[in-house]
Amino acid sequence: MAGEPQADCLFCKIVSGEVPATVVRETDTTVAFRDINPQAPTHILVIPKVHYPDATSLAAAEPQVAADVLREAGAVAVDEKLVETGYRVVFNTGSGAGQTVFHAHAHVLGGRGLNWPPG
Ligand code: DGP
Repeated sequence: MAGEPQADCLFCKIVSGEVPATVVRETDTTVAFRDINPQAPTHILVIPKVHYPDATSLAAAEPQVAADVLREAGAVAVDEKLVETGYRVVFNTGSGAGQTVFHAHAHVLGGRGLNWPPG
């Protein structure tokens, strides 16, 4: 069923606690944890507890949870003191755009200058 945990999904295993992660925030619908391969001094992933392969399919099926992910990305930025200097919220979507884990997630990146356009 849509949104149900997938046995072969790494981020579903982080939601269930089967795979450990450095969790920085958790709500009824989301978990935020430090990226294992940080691309900036602050690099945190915000994921929905429900399983959808990417952010846009999450938003189409469960828009309130997609809004929760975005709100939590903003809360992470406040917690990590990124608001004044600026930060980036990224949803890689599709392997051609660099997505490697097919469970929706927002990258929250900050703590250094961020170039535009991204690579
Ligand atoms: P993406 O390439 O957009 O699908 O981002 C996936 C991110 O997930 C990538 O930046 C690395 C991170 N990642 C992969 N495996 C793990 C893990 O086991 N633990 C944590 N904390 N992050 C992971």
